[in-house]
Amino acid sequence: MNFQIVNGVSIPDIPWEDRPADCSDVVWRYQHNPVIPRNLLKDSNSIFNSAVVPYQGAYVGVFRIDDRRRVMNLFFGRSQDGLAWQIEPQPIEWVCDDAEIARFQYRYDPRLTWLEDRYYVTWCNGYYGPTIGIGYTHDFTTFYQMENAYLPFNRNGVLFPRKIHGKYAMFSRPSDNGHTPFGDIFYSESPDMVHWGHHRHVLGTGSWCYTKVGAGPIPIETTEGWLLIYHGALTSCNGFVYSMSAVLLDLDKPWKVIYRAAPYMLSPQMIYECVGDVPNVVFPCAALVDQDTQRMAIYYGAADTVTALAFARVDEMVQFVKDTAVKD
Ligand code: BMA
Repeated sequence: MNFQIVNGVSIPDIPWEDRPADCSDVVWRYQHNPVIPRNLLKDSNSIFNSAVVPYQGAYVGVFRIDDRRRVMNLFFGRSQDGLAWQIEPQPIEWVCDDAEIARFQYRYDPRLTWLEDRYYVTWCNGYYGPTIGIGYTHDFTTFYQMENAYLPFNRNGVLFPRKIHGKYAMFSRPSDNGHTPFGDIFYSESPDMVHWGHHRHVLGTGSWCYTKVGAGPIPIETTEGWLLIYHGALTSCNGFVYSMSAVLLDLDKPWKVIYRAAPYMLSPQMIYECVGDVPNVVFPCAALVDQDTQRMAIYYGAADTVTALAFARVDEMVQFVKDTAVKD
């Protein structure tokens, strides 16, 4: 197929391992997982659902760290190779000109998006319940916090890496105040990154994720559509089980699903995914993509405890979504 990544970047030294000879899965794990242990910082209880981007020939990330008081906050880190990380011991301090918005309750599950001239951070922000916090940085030294995108309750705010029809665009997942037992992915637009509207339904639940779904990493633009990796949960007699899969969305109207893979691509099966503070969770928040080789490195939280890495090829993932697509 004459398939291409659109608006991609070259990441020649992207973290990578070839698919093991005995594996035929579309996504395969880094053999030295977890890539970040729970206790990398002196006071960390867990380091998981986190975001990573290439930056100045190396990598930077915004990390979800729950500390030993169980305070949930966002931390900044750097890595030369995307594997060994140095995370700053203090959480990110946000510059914000509105004390009401700046008030800290909790912050978790960040995503990082290069958009126009800056890196945006979106996260689940506590403001009388979870909503979508938005901030940005030009240099990963000074971080600015903006208005929350929505009223509570909402989670999994994921920005598009470019405007759609001249508007900023974001996925989100309306929720409740607890461990939400429902949830579909929605699409919204904004002229200014402050006021959000034009809400459209994107994706509902499915067979392996019959309880809820939420957008994962920043969507990847391809000639076949937007490739969106998402997480989904089913409810077992022992609690939620979080897996991940992918859909292809219309380039022009990204709320329209073109193909949806019927099976999951990665489910909790390794010990670090099945055992931890919350068992049976794989939760992707970032994917590095090298446009030249189609290599993809997916960072995901495992069991709400550690950060793990998995690999895939963009062209193979798109083919997988088409080949296994749910038939109406
Ligand atoms: C979701 C979020 C995630 C977490 C997941 C599994 O509701 O809170 O941060 O990884 O539950 O516990």
